[in-house]
Amino acid sequence: MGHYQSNVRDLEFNLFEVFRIQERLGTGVLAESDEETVRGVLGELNNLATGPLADAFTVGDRNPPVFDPKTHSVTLPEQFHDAYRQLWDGEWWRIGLANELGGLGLPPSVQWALAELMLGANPALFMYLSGPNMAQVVYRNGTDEQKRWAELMIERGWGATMVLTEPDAGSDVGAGRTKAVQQDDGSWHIEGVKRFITSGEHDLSENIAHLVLARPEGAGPGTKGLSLFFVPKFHFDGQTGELGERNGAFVTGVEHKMGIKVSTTCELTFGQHGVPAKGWLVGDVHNGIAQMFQVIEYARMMVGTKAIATLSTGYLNALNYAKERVQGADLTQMLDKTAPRVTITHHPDVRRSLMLQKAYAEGLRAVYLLAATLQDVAWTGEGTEESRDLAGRVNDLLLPIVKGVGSERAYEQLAQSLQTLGGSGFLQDYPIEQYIRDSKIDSLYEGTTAIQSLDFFFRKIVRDKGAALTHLAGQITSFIEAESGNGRLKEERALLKQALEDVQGMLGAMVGYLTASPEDPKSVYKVGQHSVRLLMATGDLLVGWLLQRQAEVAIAALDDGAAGKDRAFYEGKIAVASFFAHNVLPELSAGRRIVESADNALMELDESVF
Ligand code: ST9
Ligand code: FAD
Repeated sequence: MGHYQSNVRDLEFNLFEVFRIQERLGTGVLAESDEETVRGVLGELNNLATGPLADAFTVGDRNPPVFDPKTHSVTLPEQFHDAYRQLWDGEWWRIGLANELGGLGLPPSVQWALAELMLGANPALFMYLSGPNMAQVVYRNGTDEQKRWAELMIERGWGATMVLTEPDAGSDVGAGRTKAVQQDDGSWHIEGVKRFITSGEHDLSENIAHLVLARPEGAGPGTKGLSLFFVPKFHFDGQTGELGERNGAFVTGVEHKMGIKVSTTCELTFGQHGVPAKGWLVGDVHNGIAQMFQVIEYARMMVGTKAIATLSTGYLNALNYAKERVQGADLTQMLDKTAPRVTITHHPDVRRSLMLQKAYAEGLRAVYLLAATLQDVAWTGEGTEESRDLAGRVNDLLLPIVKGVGSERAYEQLAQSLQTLGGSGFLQDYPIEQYIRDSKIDSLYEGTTAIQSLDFFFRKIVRDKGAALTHLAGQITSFIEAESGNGRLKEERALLKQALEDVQGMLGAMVGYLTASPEDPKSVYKVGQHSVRLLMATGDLLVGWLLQRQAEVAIAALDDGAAGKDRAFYEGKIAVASFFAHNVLPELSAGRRIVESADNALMELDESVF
């Protein structure tokens, strides 16, 4: 059996039973898809993911890419190539594309469910496959000539990168110094060194399109002074795509990393090897950071989904092990040395840990799929302008939760998955140690958790004047007040109500600190001290809410006579919602008290005391 334990049942449950996406299938841009085709595609990709994609997972870890500094080239392992080829030849790169670019007519909710399967089986493969999606951004923002380049990127299967980071510009992208000098022929020469560029070099495709943020000479400071440039590895014929001369963007280093080793992380040097690095201004407009954020928003969703996918397979691996592993006697018989030995699922602490892993794996899956269903609205263009705007705002609000909470909880709970296996978990005979190493990056790249939390508070709540948050809180309140579920889960709803009040209390206190900052500038430090706490608490609130929504659907299905495997599935949904409400949600009250009594003692300390 391969390492990847997928959960198609839960994906389908979310899509069709909870979010009921079938109601928007079959019309408009989704005319070609219905419930049956979606189930078919999920099944087909699941076979590939649990087979060849999963099989190439460890090979890249144990045989990392080989960099040749003389030729600035990178070689990836053969088996990884084979898996990539299967994805490419199977045309799975079409999933995320709009119909006009050759897409499959699937909404984002299905696209992300499919992405989970690839990201759980072999995340680096998915990232190398991002050329067509990146082409979509070029197509959307480009000039007519660049739209053709975007088509060529897709037709010829080119790789792509997003190029922001520099040695002195990580979280602070606006500190970037890479410059762009305009040429008489309308192109630009890019000069500088970028760092940590994913897929910056590899041997999976004939060409790589780098999307580079650089500062035109004379442009202002910060992110607003940056422009976005299309910088190909090889020049090419703008109509046929036939490759020409090598462009002057060379990989000058490949990092040795803790995890996700087969995904190359490159130093990319522009214009310093006797060849100019020619770039073209995307769309002929200086609007770089906003254009790049179209990529970043997608990538943040991707990173969160990657983390959650890894947590899910970690949990299911741990569960399989726990069902087999016999160790110790039942706690009620601990004094009886002759008592029969039991599987470790009989031990209360193992159960507690497994149920918590299940809660976050399934709850966070629901969170990312909720965001994806909101993306569906923009994809189909359904509803009124007002309702589309609201859906977009709520999606924006959810992105730092999918990315920030998804990555933090995945890493934390994967440690629990490993713990379930005891010492065996530490071995490379099992996949969890690699999961932990491979998923650590998720809380770092695409904006660290602190950056997600600041984005969440300042941009997605304060700047939004609370519109999206108020809408979401209204939905949670309506759920709490609804009398469905046959009165079952009454206590859980009360706990959810308290959790909502606690998050609102935290937020109220933080807005108060912000409001006080014009008179007392240091008051904003109190926001900075607790922004991650607020992000994580909101994540717990959403997990608690969505688990209870799922439980409500499960109760109805059981009342309808669900049997066999389905029965256990639905009972599990009720159990996990109840467990989370009783064991996690009450912790938010303590968090609220901490935030409400915040002071700035921490910020008054001299650095020497640390
Ligand atoms: C990285 C890559 O880490 C790792 C994974 C690689 C995977 C490779 C493959 C990826 C596949 C991609 C495929 C593409 C597919 C696309 C498909 C599409 C169909 N939301 O607050 P301000 C904008 S890469 C939207 O003043 P500062 C906005 O324009 C490296 N926009 O910021 C705003 O203007 P305005 C990742 C946002 O103080 C402007 O920025 N690195 C948002 O100047 C300025 O905003 C990072 O993520 C937002 N949430 O700069 C850096 N926020 O206000 C992390 C800002 O007028 N650091 N804008 O609207 C940050 O995010 C910082 O907060 C900062 C601060 C840089 C934004
Ligand atoms: P710093 O910004 O130096 O952060 C250090 C610490 O300080 C963090 O804990 C951070 O949270 C905290 N911090 C910083 N600023 C603040 C603040 N204002 N408030 C509170 N806390 C703060 N970049 C690309 O452009 N393209 C890529 O393809 C890409 N791929 C990557 C792949 C890998 C494997 C890695 C490791 C990185 C990649 N990156 C890429 C870069 C990545 O996005 C950055 O590493 C990340 O944004 C953090 O920047 P930094 O490493 O400079 O850390």
